[in-house]
Amino acid sequence: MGVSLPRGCDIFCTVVDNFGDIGVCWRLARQLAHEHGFTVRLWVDNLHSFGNMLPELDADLPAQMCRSVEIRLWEDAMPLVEPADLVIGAFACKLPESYIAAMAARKAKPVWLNLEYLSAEDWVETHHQLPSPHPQLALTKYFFFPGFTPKTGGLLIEHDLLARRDVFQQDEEAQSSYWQSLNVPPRAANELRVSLFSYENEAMHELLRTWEQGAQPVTCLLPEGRALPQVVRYFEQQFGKAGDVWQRGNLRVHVLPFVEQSLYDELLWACDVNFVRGEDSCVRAQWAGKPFIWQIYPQHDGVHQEKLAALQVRYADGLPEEVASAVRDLWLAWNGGADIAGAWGRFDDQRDQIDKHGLAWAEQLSGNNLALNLLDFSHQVA
Ligand code: TRH
Repeated sequence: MGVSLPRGCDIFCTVVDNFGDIGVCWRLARQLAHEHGFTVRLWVDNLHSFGNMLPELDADLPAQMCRSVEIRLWEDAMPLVEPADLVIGAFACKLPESYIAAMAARKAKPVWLNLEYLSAEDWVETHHQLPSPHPQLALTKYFFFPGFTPKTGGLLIEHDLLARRDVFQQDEEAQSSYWQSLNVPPRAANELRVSLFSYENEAMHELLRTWEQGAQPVTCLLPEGRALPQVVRYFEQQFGKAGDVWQRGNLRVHVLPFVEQSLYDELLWACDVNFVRGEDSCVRAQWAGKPFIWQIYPQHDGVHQEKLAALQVRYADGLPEEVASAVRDLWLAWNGGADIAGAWGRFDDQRDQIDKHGLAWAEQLSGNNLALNLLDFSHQVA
């Protein structure tokens, strides 16, 4: 007997910090709506950081349609609505009791998933898809873990992403117009282009000095945000804003506006090396196929170091030792370790190999599509 496809989806997102939570939810919402024909309602408890990646969003409107997704402000007093067939709570956010009661009251119970944070650690495989029955109601929530192996939920990837990346990376004219649109001059011979999306970082000053004093010209593209004040201080400025350009020695920094989410990929595709952070930009850098350096979101208990090591080990698996250790050393130095100058030099020496590896790594991961896995699993448990 065929199971009918669920066609409505409610995604709930609480914005903890930064852009990652809403970044992931917005990406998933669009993919379910655009690629799988779902009617998606995205419930968000704070529309302000969302507005940075979706310029047409009106943060004062409690309900609006944007790009075929209904965006709803999730307030304490949530209106009574009919729950969707597929309900996704992102990152362990707590659904309203009234909504849970309405789910339980439905004749055909919704599929209820908790979308978890991304980790490359081994334990993810054994926790992925675990059920959590509701203590009182006839409802079961399932944990859905993104990840890097076939036994996990995979990664968010749009169906045509790698094809679009390849077209862009092979099209010099498209890249030139991209740089022009940002008011960044065309590439000079022998120049290295680096995007730098990071939190505050103790190694920032030394990294900038390494580039300034290095033999190769470095153009650093810096999206506005948390790293900007440190770079402003490095260049002995009073403040910085999108459009500012500072140059010293062999380093030139262009401050970029925070662009809408779908345009951030082009920056990653166009640069030679990408510094990324958190969760979603780290995944996008992997799809870009270019060498990348990950600054993990720091947690007070230090558990993030294990998470960092887990991805580094998986990513570098199979690489010759000198290449793997170049990646490891730079990731560690950028996450609280020492000697970023030396680590950068060793990484740069291995860049050709890391570059080739990046494309193969993206290819290898791309078959494990989170949205497809999530829908398959929803059918199984419906
Ligand atoms: O903003 P983040 O630091 O988010 C973090 C992490 O997700 C972390 O895991 C989570 O626990 C914490 O928030 C609360 O980094 P992340 O995940 O890379 O999210 C950034 C988003 O911003 C991503 O979707 C890409 C997007 N982006 C743009 O849309 N435009 C831009 O110009 C840039 C630089 C990023």
